[in-house]
Amino acid sequence: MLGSSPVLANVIDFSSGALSEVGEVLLRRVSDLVLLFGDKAAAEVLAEGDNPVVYQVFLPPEREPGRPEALLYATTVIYPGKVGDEYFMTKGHFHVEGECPEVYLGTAGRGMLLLMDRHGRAEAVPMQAGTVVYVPPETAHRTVNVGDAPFVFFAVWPEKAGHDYQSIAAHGFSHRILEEHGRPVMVSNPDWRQP
Ligand code: S6P
Ligand code: ZN
Repeated sequence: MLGSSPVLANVIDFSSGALSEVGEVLLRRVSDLVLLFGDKAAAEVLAEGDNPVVYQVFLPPEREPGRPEALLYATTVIYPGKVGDEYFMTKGHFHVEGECPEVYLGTAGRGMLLLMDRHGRAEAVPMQAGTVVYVPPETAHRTVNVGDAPFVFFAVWPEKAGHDYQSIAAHGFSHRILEEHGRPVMVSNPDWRQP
């Protein structure tokens, strides 16, 4: 056995995101995300009703806990759905160590990766199975399911990156991805203020 953890290889189910060797599964429901959606009243109604699962993150057993040079990886599955006209999405975050980039690989479904720099400049990158996207340093990243099936992707990032959810909770993203006339469009968020 090389290293402290037995898990060197893993098998990803590309269509569900499930890992054969799983350490932790994170579950995010609408009630966890109410304040992030533009239509908070619609989010409250959903949260108080079925409170559907918006996304799950599958993490392997950690190989090198606490080692800053380590690489971490995970799969995420975002289920299809909307709050008002805003697609189901992840919380989104900057990395605490802002110079740390990340790589995403789509494995199933149709999504968009919403990227935003510190000045609020944003870009929405379409993703599907096989799409690889490099998330640059100092760039907040949020994924959105714009299809009618689960959107699944794989991500790799440095352990030392850390997740800054606070600045997104406080200021949001400068843009949102909404459905208009049956298609995803990126629109500016009038409530966004530069921190
Ligand atoms: C971690 C990477 C992903 C996300 C996951 C959930 O750096 O970007 O694994 O953690 O997609 O998104 P969030 O914004 O809730 O962490
Ligand atoms: Zn990240």
